[in-house]
Amino acid sequence: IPKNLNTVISYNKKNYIAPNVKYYGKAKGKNVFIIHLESFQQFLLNYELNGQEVTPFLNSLIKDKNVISFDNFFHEVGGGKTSDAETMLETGTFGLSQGSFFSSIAQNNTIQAAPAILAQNGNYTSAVFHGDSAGFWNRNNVYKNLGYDYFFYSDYYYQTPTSKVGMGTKDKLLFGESIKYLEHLPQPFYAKFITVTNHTPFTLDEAVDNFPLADTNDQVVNHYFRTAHYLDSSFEEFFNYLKNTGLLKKSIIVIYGDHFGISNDRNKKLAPLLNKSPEEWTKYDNAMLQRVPFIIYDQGIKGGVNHTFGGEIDVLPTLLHLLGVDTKNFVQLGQDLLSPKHQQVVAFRNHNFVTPKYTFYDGKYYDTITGELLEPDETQKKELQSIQKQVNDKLNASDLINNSNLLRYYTPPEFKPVNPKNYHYTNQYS
Ligand code: GP9
Ligand code: MN
Repeated sequence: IPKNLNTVISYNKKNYIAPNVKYYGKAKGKNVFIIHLESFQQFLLNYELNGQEVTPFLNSLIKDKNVISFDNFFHEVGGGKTSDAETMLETGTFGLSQGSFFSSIAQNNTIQAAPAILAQNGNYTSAVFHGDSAGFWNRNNVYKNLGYDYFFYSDYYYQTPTSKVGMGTKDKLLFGESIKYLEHLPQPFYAKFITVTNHTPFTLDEAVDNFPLADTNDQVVNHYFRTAHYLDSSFEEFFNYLKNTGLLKKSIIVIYGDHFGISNDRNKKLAPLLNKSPEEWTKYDNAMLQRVPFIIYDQGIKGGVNHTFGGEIDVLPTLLHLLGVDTKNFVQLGQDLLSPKHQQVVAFRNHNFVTPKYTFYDGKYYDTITGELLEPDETQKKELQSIQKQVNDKLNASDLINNSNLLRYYTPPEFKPVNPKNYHYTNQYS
């Protein structure tokens, strides 16, 4: 056994927390829908632009009695953006410190990912629905390695002069036209929808969605609200389909924002819309804006707002535990967000962090509650050092796994390695 693998295994043992018995297995055997909300930040929820709700559907959904919504959930992507969000969701490891895991080494690594785990522990069929071309982020190769049975990409959707905007098929068309494929999937299935219309520069015709543009001197900020509104109503249409067909009660739905839509260098332009003055805007405010939605819908669970501080790395163990899959022997670096033992240390890919007490962002320490700049005293320094060590250990374990392809030396008893050669995503068998 390589020494690095021992480091990883012992980190994993230490990091593992037992699931919450109140939730464990509550969604066992159900279909899983993953709704990947492109570039969607938490502040959009319940936000009104000139008195008009941007996301009326999601706003009502998070009040549903069967919905758990998290309000201290952060994205943790690095340079791989969408593909980093997918890496964390599917593998329980982070993206790389530089570039994209998907675009570089993922296709040659041994990976123990959600689609394969669920195929082998629940007989799930898996599929991704996405309106961009198959090769973006090297998905066509990496998905085979994750064990995805089907990948429906742009070629599977009608191409008309108006069917695409920005990077791919419009979200309403994506959801609508996916139904004919979805209805052929054997249940239970694990189905991921990666939306794309709410993507920078967020341009969308008024004829498609007439939500008003904001009125700042930054066009990207101005357009963000319309595409977010469009995404909200796209998902609403799909949700209604699930409700009307009865699929909803047989399914658990996991919804998350993949990362920011407004980058930190534009946040001062956004500030007035959040009732903040651009002059007083700080790095702390940038850190807080890395919150994204994390929402779970399941008719078998009792809903509410959960204030646990967590991030994308935590989604996989949370979901697997809801599905009644024991994660103890899997190497996954997150922690179940529904477990009271969750440590609430959010690790950003660049080793910055947020905890309920402290925020470390862009070289500065802040009090997470008040937002005040901290000059840590000796006791606080010790505490901050120990948090930093937790963050470093987590990211280090991830990098050891992915950069050295360590999982080829470790197979959990519940798992058989995936052979990517068994998967084909076009009728040409390419
Ligand atoms: C492209 C889409 C966007 O297919 O998923 O990726 P991003 O630019 O957000 O990383
Ligand atoms: Mn993205």
